[in-house]
Amino acid sequence: MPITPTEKIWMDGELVDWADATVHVLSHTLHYGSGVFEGIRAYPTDRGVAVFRLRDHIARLFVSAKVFLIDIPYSVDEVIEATRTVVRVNGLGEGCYIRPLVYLGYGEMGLNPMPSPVNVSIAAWPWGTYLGDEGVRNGVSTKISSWRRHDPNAVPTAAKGTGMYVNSSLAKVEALKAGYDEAVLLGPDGNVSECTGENIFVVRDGRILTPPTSDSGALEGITQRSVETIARDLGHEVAHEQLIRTDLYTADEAFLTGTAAEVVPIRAVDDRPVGDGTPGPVTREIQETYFAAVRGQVDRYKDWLDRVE
Ligand code: PPE
Repeated sequence: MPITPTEKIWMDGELVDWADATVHVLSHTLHYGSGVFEGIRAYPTDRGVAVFRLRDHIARLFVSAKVFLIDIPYSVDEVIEATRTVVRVNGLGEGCYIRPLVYLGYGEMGLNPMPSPVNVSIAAWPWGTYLGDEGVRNGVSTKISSWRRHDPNAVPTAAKGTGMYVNSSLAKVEALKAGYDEAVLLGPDGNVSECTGENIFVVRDGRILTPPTSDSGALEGITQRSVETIARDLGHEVAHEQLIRTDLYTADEAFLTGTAAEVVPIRAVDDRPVGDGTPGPVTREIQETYFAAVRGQVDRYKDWLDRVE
C-alpha cells in the first residue's frame, strides 16, 4: 500500500519533517528485528477525528516492550499524547493510520540489544482499505500458507515484535505470487492460527468461532476483541475454539479482522468458496456495525473513541 507523506513524524519527543525522519544504518533493529510496534486507526466522527481504542493499543505496545525487555523512556500517557499530537499537527481530520515504533538505535553492534538506545517514533498518514475496496465489499481469496505461524516458545507471539513479521511477509508473498489476496497460517500444532496481519473468524451453524490466540501463535487482536463484543451485543454466540483447515472449507461464512484491514469477508479458502462465495449475513452485520462504531455512530461503543481535538 503506497504511503502519502504527511508533514511531521514524532521522533523521541520532537516533531521532525517527514523527509528528515531517518535512522542510522547501524541501528540495532534494522539488523536484528529487535523492535516493537503498533498499528492504530483514527476515523472522522461528527465530533472531529477520533482514535480507535488508543489506550488499548499503547498499552499493548508497552506489553510488547516488556516481553522484549525494552524500557520505553516515556509513560503510557506521554505516548498517548504524542499520538494525538501527530494526528492533530498533520491535519488528519479525515482519519489516518498511525504507526508507533519502538526501535533500538545506533549504539553497539552484536546480538546483545541491551547497550543500544531505545528510540520511539510515531508516524501517521491517510491509508485506504488495506486489502482493497473490492475485498471489503466482496471478500478476499485466501490460501493456506506453507509457512507455519511461530511457536510461542520460539518467539513471543504475545508481543508485536518487528522481526517476527518476516514470517508474515513470507506468507504474504507466497499467497500473492500464487494469485490469492491473503494467506492463512496454521500454528505450530497444525491448527488454524491467523492471517498475515489479521485474526480470523468463521461462522458455523450460527456460532462465531475464532482460534484461541495464546496457543495458536496468533496476536490477540484489538479488532478481534471489538468484533467479539459487537457480535455478542448483536445476539450471537462467540467462542474461542481450535479450528482445523477443513473447518475453513466447510464454514458458512468467514472473515478476518485487523486495524489496517478492518473487517473483511473471506470469499474462498484454497479455491473452495466459503458458503456460496459471497459475504454472508452475519459477516455483513458485524462489518457494518464495526464501520459505524469506529466512526462514532453507535452510542454503546463511543468510549472506544479518543477525540483528538
Ligand atoms: N495478527 C497479526 C499478525 C497482526 O499483525 C495484526 C495487526 C492482527 C492480528 C490484528 O490485530 P489488531 O490490529 O489489534 O486488531 N496488524 C497490524 C499491522 C498490519 C501491517 O500489515 O502492517 C495492523 O493491522 O495495524
